[in-house]
Parts: sequence; C-alpha cells; structure tokens
Amino acid sequence: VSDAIGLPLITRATVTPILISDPPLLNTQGVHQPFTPRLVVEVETEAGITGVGETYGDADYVTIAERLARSIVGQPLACLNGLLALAAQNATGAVDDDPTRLDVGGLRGVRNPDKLTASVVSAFEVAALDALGRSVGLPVHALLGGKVRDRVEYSGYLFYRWAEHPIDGAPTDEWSAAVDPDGVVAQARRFAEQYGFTSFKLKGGAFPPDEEIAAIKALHAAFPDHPLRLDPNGAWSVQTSIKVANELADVVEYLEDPTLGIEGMAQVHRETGVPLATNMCVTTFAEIPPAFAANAVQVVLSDHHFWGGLIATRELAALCRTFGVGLSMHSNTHLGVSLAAMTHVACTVPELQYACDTHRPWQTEDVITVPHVFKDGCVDVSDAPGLGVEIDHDNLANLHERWQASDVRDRDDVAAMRVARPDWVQPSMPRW
Ligand code: GKR
Ligand code: MG
Repeated sequence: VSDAIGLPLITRATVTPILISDPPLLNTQGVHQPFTPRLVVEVETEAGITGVGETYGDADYVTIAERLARSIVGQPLACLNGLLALAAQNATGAVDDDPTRLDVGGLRGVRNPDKLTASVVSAFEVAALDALGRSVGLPVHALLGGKVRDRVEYSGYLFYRWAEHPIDGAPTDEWSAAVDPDGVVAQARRFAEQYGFTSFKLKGGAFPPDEEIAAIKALHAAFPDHPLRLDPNGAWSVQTSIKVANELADVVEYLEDPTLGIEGMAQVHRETGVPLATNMCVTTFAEIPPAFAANAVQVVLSDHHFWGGLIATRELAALCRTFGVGLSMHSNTHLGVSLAAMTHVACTVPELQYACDTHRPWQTEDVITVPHVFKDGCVDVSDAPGLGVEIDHDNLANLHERWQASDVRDRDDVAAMRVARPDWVQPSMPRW
C-alpha cells in the first residue's frame, strides 16, 4: 500500500508510556522523583518499515498520543506537514485547557493544549522521519537538508543533588551529593573526565542566589576556559537577577531564565547587558513577536518536543536568524531516541552557536540497543538510515511494565520534595 508518489502508508502506530529511573536532582520546585514518565511512539508500514520517536510522558501527553496513534493510520509517511492539524482535530477536550497554567512542574513555560499537542506531534514526526529515512536509505539529517557538522556539542548539565532518594527501594546511581560549591566542582570534574564536556550549565534556583554565585565562581576558578551558564528557572525577582547578572557578568556565557516573564527578562538585559537565554518565556511561536520586540532574550533554547518537531525547530532557527537572536537547545530528562533526534536536527542548523543541553548522562537506562557515547562533549552524527538507533524491545517492555505497575503518571518535583520535607509547598515565584 502506497500513496501517489509511491511512499508506504502508515499501517500501525504504537504508543508506549514508560517510567525511567531518575536521580534526586534539585531545582527550584523541589527534586526529581525516583521515576519519571516518558513516551515512546513507533510507527509501522505494511512493508514492515518502522520508525520511532520519544516525548514527554505525563498523562495528558499519553491521552493526545493515543488519539493521534489512531488517526495517523492510513496516512502516508510524508504526512508531516499535516500532523498538527490531524492531532488538533482529535484533541478537543482531551486536556485541561486553562491557558494560564504553567507546564507540569512550572519549568518549561506556558502549558496549553496547542503546546501539549505540538509535544506529542513531535514524537510522531520523528518516528515518521525515521521510517521515511529507512525506506529511502537516508539519515534523518539528509531529509532535513543535510548536516553542516559531523558532531554536535553538548554541555555538561550540572545539578545540585542528593546522593540518594529518601525512599526505600528507589533507584541509585554512582554519583555523590552536590549541595555546595565543592560538590558542584567535583561533579563538573567527573563530567569533564567521563564525557569531555567543555562547557557547563548549573541548574540553579535550588539554593539562595549567593550560594549559587559562589558555585559559579568556583567553577570558573576550576575551569577558566569553559563557558558557564546558570539557570534558576525564573526563581529570582528582577532586582535579584540584576544583582546576580552584575556579579557574574564576566564569568557566564549567558544566564538562563533568571526571572519570569518577557518584561522582567527585558529589564534584566537592558540594565546589565548580560545575554539571557530561555526555555520558559519563549516556548511557542506566539511568544516570539513580543519577546523579540522587547529584546527579552538573546538565545532561544529550542526543544524539538514542545516546538512541534524537527522541521518546526528549523523554522524557529530561521526566525532567530532573521531577528539576530541566538539558538541553542533545551533538555529535559530523556533517553536515546530523543538524543538521536536532537542530534540530527542540531547538525543541520548552521547558526547553532552554543553547546546544547542534555540530561542524558544522568539516565542509567535506555530504550535503544546501543546508547550514545559522548566524546569531547560531543555526539557523533549518525549517517545510518533514519535516526540510526534501534529499539531494545525487552528494555522498552520492562519500562512499560514499571509504568503499568506504578501509580506515577505525572512528573511532580514538589511532591517528591515533600517526602524529605513534609512542610514543602510549591514555592511562589520569585523565591528570591
Ligand atoms: O530537570 O529539573 C530539571 C530541569 O529544571 C528541567 O525540568 C528544565 O526544563 O532543564 C530544563 C531547563 O533548562 O529549564
Ligand atoms: Mg532552562
């Protein structure tokens, strides 16, 4: 079965929610739960060609994905430009559509039905591109116009963390606690040795700003040539942000989301000149005109999941190029399918000037047979057909069984913190 240009039709789409182990990483909302949801999407054609995608796995995403999995059957593999419309037709009423809500955890900007839909569409788009690539024998980057680099650089994503979750039976890893500048520097050293990262980002907003300033200065002393970034996820007031920006002006490459909102970000940049990056105040196309007009952000951290896929990421890149705004990449807890997709799109964007974020080194599990290797802080671009990864179906089934056996359906860093601190409530912003 094929379409008018001879491409195979999609005959089956499978949506597999999973729970993956996650270490106790701290942020301004609380701490990561021992297990976090992700979603794996597989599409299949009658000819037996398959493709895979990965995205956020909280309950609303699963609902939308299950609907899209039904309506994508019968579509040609090259249906990418119609995917959003296809998903939108079926999404009505699927999720809570209060447009003022922030995303789960309040760490990724607005949360509205369009953005949830885009996040789901991205996984189907990537899966279809993977299958399309496999059917014509070309890597995904070739379908996006071709790579302009052979490897993609990632930054070492440092987190304040505990050594272990305060819960019996929770997964463990081999990392120590990091709750002060020495701990952060030790973590960075290990990241540099193990993965060769040559730039670092510290997730902030977990401790009072003076302590985080001290951590960044300690990192700078230990790694004078490494570009550094600090990201408190909007936990600071404008005044606090200005103070931190002035203290760190000569040390950071950029500050990420120091404060919430376009106006506040614009004021911080105006008064300090420090470049600001965001994955919170510009996370949808609708937010671009006001943010760029106010010069609120100098770097947009794209995330192909919530921007709607790899093609949408390239559209975002074109807008950033047009307005002289920089581009890099945001990351949230993810596995190798997402890392493959991130790497494919990142290698096609000429104006990517910064090392991309990735959480992947924190994950001890994966759903692909051969997990990626970070060398010199970089991931090699695969030239194999499609994404260049194969699903390990045993692992996928085990992680899905874990999801089935658990009642965790959403990421909730506030609830996870409450286990250690029963008085913990969602912090009101700005915290400092
Ligand atoms: O994993 O705690 C975390 C991060 O804070 C994540 O949720 C953010 O979305 O990494 C992200 C960021 O750069 O803001
Ligand atoms: Mg961020």
